[in-house]
Amino acid sequence: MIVATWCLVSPAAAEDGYDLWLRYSPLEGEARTALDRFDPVIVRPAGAHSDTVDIAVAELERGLSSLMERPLHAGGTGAIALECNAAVEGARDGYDIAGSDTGITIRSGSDTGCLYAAFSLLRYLSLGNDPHAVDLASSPAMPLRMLDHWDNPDGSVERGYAGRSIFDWWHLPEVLDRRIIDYARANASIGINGVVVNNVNASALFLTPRYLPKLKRLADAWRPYGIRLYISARFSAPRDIGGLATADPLDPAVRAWWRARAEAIYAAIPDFGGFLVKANSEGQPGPQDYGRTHADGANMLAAALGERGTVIWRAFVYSAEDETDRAKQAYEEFAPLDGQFADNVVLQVKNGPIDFQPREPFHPLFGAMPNTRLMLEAQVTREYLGQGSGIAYLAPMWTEVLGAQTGRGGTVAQVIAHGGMAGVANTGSARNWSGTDFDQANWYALGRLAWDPALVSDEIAREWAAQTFSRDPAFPNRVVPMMQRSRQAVVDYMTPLGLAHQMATGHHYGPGPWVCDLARPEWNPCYYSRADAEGIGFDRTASGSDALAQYAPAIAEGWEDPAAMDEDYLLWFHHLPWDFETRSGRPLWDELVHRYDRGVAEVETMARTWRSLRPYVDPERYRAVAETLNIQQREAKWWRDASLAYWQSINHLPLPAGTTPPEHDLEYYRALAFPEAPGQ
Ligand code: GCW
Repeated sequence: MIVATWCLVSPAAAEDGYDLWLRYSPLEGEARTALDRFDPVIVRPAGAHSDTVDIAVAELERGLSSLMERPLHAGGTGAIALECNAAVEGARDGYDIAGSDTGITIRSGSDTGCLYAAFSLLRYLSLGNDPHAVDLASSPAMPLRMLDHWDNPDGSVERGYAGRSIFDWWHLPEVLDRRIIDYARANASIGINGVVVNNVNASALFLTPRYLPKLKRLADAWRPYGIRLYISARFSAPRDIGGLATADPLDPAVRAWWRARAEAIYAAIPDFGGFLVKANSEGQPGPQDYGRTHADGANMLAAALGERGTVIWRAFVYSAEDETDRAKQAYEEFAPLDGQFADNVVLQVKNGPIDFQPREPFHPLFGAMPNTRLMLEAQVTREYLGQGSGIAYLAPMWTEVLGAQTGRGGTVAQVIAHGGMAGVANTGSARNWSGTDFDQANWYALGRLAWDPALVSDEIAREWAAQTFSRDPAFPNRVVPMMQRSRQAVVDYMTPLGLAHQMATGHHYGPGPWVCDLARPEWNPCYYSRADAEGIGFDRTASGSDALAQYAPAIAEGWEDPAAMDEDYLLWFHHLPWDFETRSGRPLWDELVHRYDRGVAEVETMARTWRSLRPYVDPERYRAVAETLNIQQREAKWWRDASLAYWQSINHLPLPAGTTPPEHDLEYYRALAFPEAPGQ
């Protein structure tokens, strides 16, 4: 590896973030000299060329010429040779890349694998590494590596904070925005191979004949990038648009209707990925409307697709009538169905048992369904972690979940090895795709982790930051620790010590711990905090809801004793008196205050760190990030102040000595309203 010595770089040219991590800014110093001397030239594989191989070659040419600030020339001496039907270890789309004195050989079992390898080589070179020394072998750890869009036909995006949808359904199929191709490029560069184009709160429009040409245009555009198109299927579609009186999955006419739809789709899109389904959850229709099980519903759709595709059935269910602790409901519903799902059904389980909170313990279904293919669903868009502003780098959260030991069948990453990983996308019409520049890192990390869940979050941050902003070591050296701590900062200032779901109602923007009057108990933040004059926290031990019993005994044991456990989950599992002594020696109330303050302080540190990085960043993105950090500083303080004011109204305890009191009284915070908050 070449370690280049950069002096202070002058700020780069104007940038708007559109190029994401694929900027390929010119190499400097030794790395530049090394690549120049290598003098790359691409050697295409023998025989016929697929579009995919053409794209791999074009990407290599584009990236290399950008890194060297000159076009490749035919007489180049450093041959980069592609071999795309080679026998490589691991999955077909895996690859190896080997450098030697004379050139580089890229080998994969598929054209798509060659494309992945091309991006991997460019990443390697972009980071300033020696072309001759390249020695990379990699294979995807799971078959389904996906992004789920919660985009609606009218262009709005549920929980989207980056503008309108990237899909212009109205003007498709004739108009294909350039963004659709650039989106595919970006996805292919991180190994994403499936995209669900519409919201799980699904419109049946996507199953109508009118939408089929639109879907086909996208699928055709993405195919060369190795991306299969999926849609969210509305379970009641046979009734909504099919003219049937029922959507009962065991009704022959219903089954025939879905089969016919599948045939029509496959006639137009031969590699159609399949259906994602949210059923009997938050008001969505499903098989239970007809007294059938989730397995009946999923298997019916699986039969319609046959071996051609996959049904991704979501486990995110909780019911209005059920008094059971919401954290227990998905497990109670699905664990008994283990072994009953067809082979082409994958159950998609959120990382935690409630709902994409800043921190949750891993979902107890992981490991509990050994005879069912499971897939992890993470939220890239930050519904509950600051939405469209500030910095919250989520890879540390995802590696925390992926690495969690389930106590039955290994880690979560091992459990999903035959399924996959999906992220709820954070892309939109914003010029920089994701609203803030740092949200691009979450998209990037989702793909990298789905490809290889053993990657560590700071390495992902480092390679992202170097490609996206500056490879001057001083930049990643400072920005990576900041990114690494950013998610914990959010946890601390929003919901410290295992608290959850304290967000305001509906839009989930800002604090609302006082909300306690909504119709369904589990819609209320007070349901989750259980705060009263004596204490705070949700008792999920045997004396309470016993959600703990859904975990393997060895795992549950670790969370049983509040005095010995990881305090990050303390109030998730325990209701404790305000004076409970925490590990720091501080009483619980003081510890809580301490954590809120720590979160606010961390955000201030982040803003300071960013200011120190000004010399390494172009002025446009420098300013954009600085401004979004201003928002985060305001919001962190607001969360802390509003929360403390509320807890004090409940526990009547004074703030620990030296603590800054909330800026306003509780009534002030309660009166704040944001009816126009985005993403609803
Ligand atoms: O987190 C909740 C969101 C809903 C979402 C739901 C789900 C698409 O608030 O907007 O609906 O999860 O995952 O189905």
